[in-house]
Amino acid sequence: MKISNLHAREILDSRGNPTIECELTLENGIRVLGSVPSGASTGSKEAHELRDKDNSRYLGKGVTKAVDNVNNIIKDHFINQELNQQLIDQKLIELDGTPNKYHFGANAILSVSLCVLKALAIVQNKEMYELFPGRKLPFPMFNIVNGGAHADNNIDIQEFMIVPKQETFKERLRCGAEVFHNLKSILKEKGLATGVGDEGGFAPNLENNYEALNLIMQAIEKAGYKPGVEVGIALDVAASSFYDVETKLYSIDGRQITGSELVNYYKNMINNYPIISIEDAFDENDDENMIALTREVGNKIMLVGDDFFVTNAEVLQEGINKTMCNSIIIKPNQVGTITETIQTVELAKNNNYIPIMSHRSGETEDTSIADLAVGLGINYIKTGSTSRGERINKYNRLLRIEEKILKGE
Ligand code: 2PG
Ligand code: MG
Repeated sequence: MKISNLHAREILDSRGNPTIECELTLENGIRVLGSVPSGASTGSKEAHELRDKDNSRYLGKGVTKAVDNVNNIIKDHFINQELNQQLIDQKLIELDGTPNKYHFGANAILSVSLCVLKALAIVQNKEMYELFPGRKLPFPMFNIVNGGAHADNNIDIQEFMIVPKQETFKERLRCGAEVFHNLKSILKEKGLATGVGDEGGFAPNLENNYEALNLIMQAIEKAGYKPGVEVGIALDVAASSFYDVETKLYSIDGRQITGSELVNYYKNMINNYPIISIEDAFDENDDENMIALTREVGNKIMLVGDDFFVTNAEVLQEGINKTMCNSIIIKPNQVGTITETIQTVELAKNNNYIPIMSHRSGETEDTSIADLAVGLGINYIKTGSTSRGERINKYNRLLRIEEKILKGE
């Protein structure tokens, strides 16, 4: 089956900022859409997100240059091209010709790469996840308290997540929603704000990070679940956001502390709360302390690299060589093509690093990451809280996939 047209356009993401959507038409007239999310706390080594920087539109955040790159350049190279993920991704990388997809923009490139994946599923009359061998549903990490760059409150840690451990995805989703609602009623009782942040978690002002953990523990219990046994806690610290490169100090809970003091801060938290995972525990260039934490607690919990590894196989390989972290966040738009995303997942698995599929804080209605998590056999997915449509659509997609798999369809 051949591609007969590619057409990109500027749409809005969940924060009301422009992002790119591509529409691919096949020779039989079938069309698919692929849209690209966008981060707020981005790693410096991420593939380049091309924005117009024209302050007269969308506060400089327009993506018309990326759109034009698809419509005026990329398109011409792919009309009448046979659908083939690896070949098309390879050609996109070559045509771009820069190491970090600076020329076309990783957003332009991924919009095309994602359309190819969707078209392949349709042509083979398969669900997208069925293009790959995995059939297990991931454990969701529900981000129920938002701080850092994702909310206008005073919490330093960016994401406080709960990880239900029930047998089926359906039960895990129910548990997540019940804890979310109980947390809301606890916040209300205490006169704390119940508005939500970018990823659908609550974003109240709190005393410190411990207060967030205590409220979450109460919510888990109030919902009738046993913390640690039935529900674990995961954190995305996104520590680059409160690190001072000059002084080499971290500002956390109103104090300025060194990297080794932060190691102890985490050890204390892990000893007192059922924490199963910590992401970006240090600034993305603070290898020394990340390696130290891995040495100390890497056999107990997941230590996840997001800004550290940016879904890039080469960067991950360097981390593996240094025995830094033991898990990796997988975000297709950090690297720019589906093929490279899959390569990074494979590299992680071959080295016993646990991959975690992830949304971005600026999302679209696209649910491909749900299918990719199942198909690529990824055991965890974080795609926000149990509120906001652009988060829920991924969880609802997983419900449908589970039903299909359980029915043996
Ligand atoms: C993260 C992500 C997603 P952003 O840091 O893991 O939760 O945030 O998309 O803003 O980088
Ligand atoms: Mg992160």
